[in-house]
Amino acid sequence: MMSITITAFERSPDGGRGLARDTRVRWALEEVGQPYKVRLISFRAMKEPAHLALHPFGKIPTYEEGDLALFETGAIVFHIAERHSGLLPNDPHARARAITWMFAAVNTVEPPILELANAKLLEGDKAWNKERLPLVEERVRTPMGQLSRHLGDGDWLDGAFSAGDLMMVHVLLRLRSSGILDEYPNLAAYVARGEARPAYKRAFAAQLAVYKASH
Ligand SMILES: N[C@@H](CCC(=O)N[C@@H](CS)C(=O)NCC(=O)O)C(=O)O
Repeated sequence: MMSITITAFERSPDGGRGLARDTRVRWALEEVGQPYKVRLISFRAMKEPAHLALHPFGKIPTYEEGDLALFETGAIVFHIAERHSGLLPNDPHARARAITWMFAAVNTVEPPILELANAKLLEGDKAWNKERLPLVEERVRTPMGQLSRHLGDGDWLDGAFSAGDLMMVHVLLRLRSSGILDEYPNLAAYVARGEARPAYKRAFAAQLAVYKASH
């Protein structure tokens, strides 16, 4: 197995909460027991040609393994899950459903959560923000209510823990500070179950060490 290098923020703006997207890649690598190296990168360097050659949109994380370079956490986690056991079931239908949940996390659940984060973080000072915020929050609550009903009293989205849960839990973590996650006790418990996994704890500790060293 070739050595794996990912990129992460040199100075994460998330306060050490593990919200930056490298955390989900670290978590996947920890779940399958793959060691990895981290190259820390500044906001300026992220937009420069060397990084753009790895990530056309100038973001983190990237993933390098031999002469393979990937970006987009969904694709990176899928790549890891396909090559190592532990993140996708063997049964073909269960596997396809787990992959479906990975897409649901990044394609259905994450966009309104990001929109809410941006509305608060970047547009808080705009005159129209007060009026718009409730609309943005409703767009988060609709899929949250639907996800909550689907999960019911299950531990994970479809039987055993999978890469679909890994992506979903990490996407939901960004909602915690808004208070909206706690409106859905089974989803709050689901996220806590994810955070309690030893692999998540190792990933969280690793990103926190970077944060602490830089602040
Ligand atoms: N859809 C991408 C999103 C990547 C992304 O937005 N990364 C953020 C950090 S969590 C970033 O690099 N932001 C800095 C910037 O856009 O300048 C993925 O899942 O990999």
